Amino acid sequence: MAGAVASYRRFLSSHSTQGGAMKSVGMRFIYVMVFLACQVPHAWAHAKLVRSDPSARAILTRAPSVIQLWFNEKLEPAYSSAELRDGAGTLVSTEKAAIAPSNAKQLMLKIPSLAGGEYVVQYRALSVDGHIAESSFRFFVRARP
Ligand SMILES: [Cu+2]
Repeated sequence: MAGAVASYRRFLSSHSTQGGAMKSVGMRFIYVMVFLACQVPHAWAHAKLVRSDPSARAILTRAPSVIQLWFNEKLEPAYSSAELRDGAGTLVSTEKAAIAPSNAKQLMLKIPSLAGGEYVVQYRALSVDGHIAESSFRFFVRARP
């Protein structure tokens, strides 16, 4: 009888501590998630250009025929664009930038053949989760001798 009560108590206490531990882990998880949900959007708030070809400040001996931009997030085709201007700010690109068929994070801009000089790639990309990356970078094409 006393043994049965003791084991029942053990059962109860082991169960309640286990339940309590699980509950607090669960609550801690929720607190962490809420904390992250409040903190992280600021760190993640921007889609980012990961790399490009040509890369920023590249000095090229052969002019590219396409500008390629890789972002950290999948892009919204309708709201992602890029254009190429020369050093004086005149629009050089004649086509619209398009998402690469094989990569939703890649934007491609076909460009006409370039003379030597400085060029500026301007881009504005909207990721599918609503973040915007907007910036520009320069590259240079060496004039052919
Ligand atoms: Cu995002």
